[in-house]
Amino acid sequence: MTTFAAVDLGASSGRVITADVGPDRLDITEVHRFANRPARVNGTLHWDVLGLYRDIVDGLTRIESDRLASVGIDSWAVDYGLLDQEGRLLGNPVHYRDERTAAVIDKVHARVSAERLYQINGLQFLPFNTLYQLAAEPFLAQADTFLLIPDLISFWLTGERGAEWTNASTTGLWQARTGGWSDELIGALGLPRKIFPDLRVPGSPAGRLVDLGRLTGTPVTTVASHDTASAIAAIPVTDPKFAYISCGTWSLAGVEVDAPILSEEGRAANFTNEAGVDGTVRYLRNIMGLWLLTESLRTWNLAASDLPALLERAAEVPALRRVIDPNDPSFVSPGDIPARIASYCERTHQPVPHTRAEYVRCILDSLALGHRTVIRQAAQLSGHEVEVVHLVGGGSHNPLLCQLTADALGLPVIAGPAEATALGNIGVQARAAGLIGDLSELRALMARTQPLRRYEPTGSLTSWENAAKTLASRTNELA
Ligand code: LFR
Repeated sequence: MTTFAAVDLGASSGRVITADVGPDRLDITEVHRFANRPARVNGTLHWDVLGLYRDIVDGLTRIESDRLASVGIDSWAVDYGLLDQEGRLLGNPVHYRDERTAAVIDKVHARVSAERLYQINGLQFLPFNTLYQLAAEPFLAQADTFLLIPDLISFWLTGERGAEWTNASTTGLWQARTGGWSDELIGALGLPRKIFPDLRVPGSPAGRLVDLGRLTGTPVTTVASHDTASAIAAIPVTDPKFAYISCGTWSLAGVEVDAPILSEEGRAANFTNEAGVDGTVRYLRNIMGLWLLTESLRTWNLAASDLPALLERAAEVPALRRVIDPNDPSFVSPGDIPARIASYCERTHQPVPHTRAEYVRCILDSLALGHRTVIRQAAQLSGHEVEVVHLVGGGSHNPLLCQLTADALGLPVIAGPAEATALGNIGVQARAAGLIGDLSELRALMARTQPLRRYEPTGSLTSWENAAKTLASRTNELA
């Protein structure tokens, strides 16, 4: 048995876990779980990055094993910190849900058209993509180094700087075809080339822990530091004709391809090409995801432990009475999501939900419908056949969502592992240590060792087809 540690930061919570890995074993233990609570200061929504760092250090120092082979760090994508010449953090990293980019998107597109951007970076348009954030960045002139969040944490833990490959592909300053920073885009957007560090690929060394007591000197391994890249690496694939949904705060739905697809059709459908482990490409689109549900629970002052009872009641609500476009801009920023759902229903002449169960049903029907639309489009645009859908991440614990997704797609859904992100992080470290061979072996280990649940599709597809059509025409009208 070899023990590894993963630092895995999500938008609402972070965790430090350890994992014991052997030929047919992969057992994870949660050492520390902590809230990730953003703070709005002076009108700007920030991550509490120092609080996160303190919790990471607390978690690492609680690890009992005295033979830790290595540590890996992953988090959400896109967001970053800037360092000055002395390595000091400039300002406080801004949350991707902050509105600061609204004023600069047109200015960026005036320098490089949306078409040209896509030809180079292959990235779906999201208003918070790093290139827009950098266009609104007040500290750029003083900046010496740009570090994405996991790279920043890694720098604080080791003193070493680098840019991890999979996460760098989400910045928009990336050339999708060959991989690597795009000098053309960095230049055209007037950004200082020198701030972007050398790239590191998953599996390569990232330094050693400093000032961490008995853990000092422990190697840090570069993992797929974009959480979604880690999650997709851990899919328990047995049938190559699979699609996936990494379902947490976001639902990232799509297929895996071996080269970027940079077609104008794909751009119009807002599909992204994000770099994965071993040259794989995630051809996917973001759907707003469980954010809608967790933010509703927060509004109602309910805990996660209240969810199972609520889901049982939601299962009794008639299907597809009302559906929303989860990606409607009104759902992006934190706040009273149920009130915004009510107003969306009013705007679109649908019955406003009355009970919490009706709200929850509306959210889950709408997410399942989103999963259906995006996976069908991904298959069509990529020419990739899909016979089974893997749903990984926290959403795999939501039986109603898994069943509705199977029903909406008319395909079996294999749910789990819920901790795919942390498992992918561990898997890449185990591979770097020589315990696992290639990506397919890593995935086979997940299939052998992790608890999974299979959902077969039920009911007819007609109601889903109709709901998808109505929603698409309504979304066009609203746009
Ligand atoms: C998921 C994720 C998505 C990315 C979003 C913002 O946690 O990393 O892949 O689009 O967060 O960074």
